[in-house]
Amino acid sequence: MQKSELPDPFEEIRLKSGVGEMNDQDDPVKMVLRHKDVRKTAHNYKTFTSAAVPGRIVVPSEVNIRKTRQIPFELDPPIHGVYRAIVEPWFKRPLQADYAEKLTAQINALVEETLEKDKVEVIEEFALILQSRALTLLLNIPYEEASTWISWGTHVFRSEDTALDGDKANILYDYIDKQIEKAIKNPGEDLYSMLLASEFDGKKLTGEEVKGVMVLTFAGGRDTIINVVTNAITYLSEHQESLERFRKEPEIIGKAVEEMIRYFSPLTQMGRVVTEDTFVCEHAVKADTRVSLCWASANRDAAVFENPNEIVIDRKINPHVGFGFSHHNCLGASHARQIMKVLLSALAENVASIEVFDFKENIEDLGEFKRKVGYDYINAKFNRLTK
Ligand code: EMZ
Repeated sequence: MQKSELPDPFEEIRLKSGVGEMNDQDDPVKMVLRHKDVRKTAHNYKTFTSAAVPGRIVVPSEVNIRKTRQIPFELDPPIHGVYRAIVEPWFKRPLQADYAEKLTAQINALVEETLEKDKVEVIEEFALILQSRALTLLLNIPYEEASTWISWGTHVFRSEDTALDGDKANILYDYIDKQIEKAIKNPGEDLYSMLLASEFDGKKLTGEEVKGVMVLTFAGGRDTIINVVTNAITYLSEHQESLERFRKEPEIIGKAVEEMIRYFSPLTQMGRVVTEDTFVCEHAVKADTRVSLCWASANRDAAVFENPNEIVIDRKINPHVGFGFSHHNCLGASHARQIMKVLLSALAENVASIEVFDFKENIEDLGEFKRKVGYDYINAKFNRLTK
């Protein structure tokens, strides 16, 4: 098996019954595994709500470490749509030329720094730095702020030995509270200030609502970006020919990004809470229990994708659900796509090859399934392309 391979642990059960099961802190989850069912369930917000107790739709559940409702993520239509409309234009800024230019400068500089090193630990010294620096653009705040976030380490809710670390989560919440206070006193051109100036139902957003958007922005785009970046690096270490292709055919980079999101599925699943006794894929589920939409499984469904377990770098038809599906599709998707496009171009233009020395896989424990989602560490070297 290649280092960069992410096996699909769901195939057998997806074919057999379409529904998997996992326990999660005594609040079990029925995992919906087929592409068709995942999409159908995602649409049906009346029976499968996102507006449950804050943290409960996340797997693993965050109910014990979070009281703030993430917005618009933990809401249902029609209210969801009103909040989404407030934040959507801001989260489309990554499509603007000057944003892409700044991002390109950041990523080129990081690749250059990395080329100078004999060894780079790809998670802490590359992906985390890339994600944190890029986040300053998304928030439109000074670049220097990235160093604070880098000092928190890779996970905002997870520490070395605890999957859900309340103390660590509090660092983030306290930080966001302080930033909101600052923006109230001193409004600027940043995301906090934009949110504080926005109105819902003719009233300014409350501090708690602003916090809800900010916690989502920090938490939702951290592990996910880090996972996709590190998986991409490992993949390229074994597929030098893809770097070569990006150089010769830069027009395929957009497709390559979608394919990596499909194959790596950086967020394995997202939950919903059932509002009435019903069925998923012919399995009875009870009101007030949890189901999850397993994006990672749907993205390997052979009923939809030819050669689902292969990275087809220029895959033509790719209706993946790596960014979720329906009204809750990922708010940060434009930012994430732009990061990945810029990264693949920067690597193609400057890097001849990547050597991976050693690594440790990060395996998610999902009851009957164990899924590789990324790495705990990867020691590597980037070799310069001589032009
Ligand atoms: C939540 C979630 C959002 C959650 C799109 O996903 O991402 C997770 O990584 C966070 O822990 O709080 O933001």
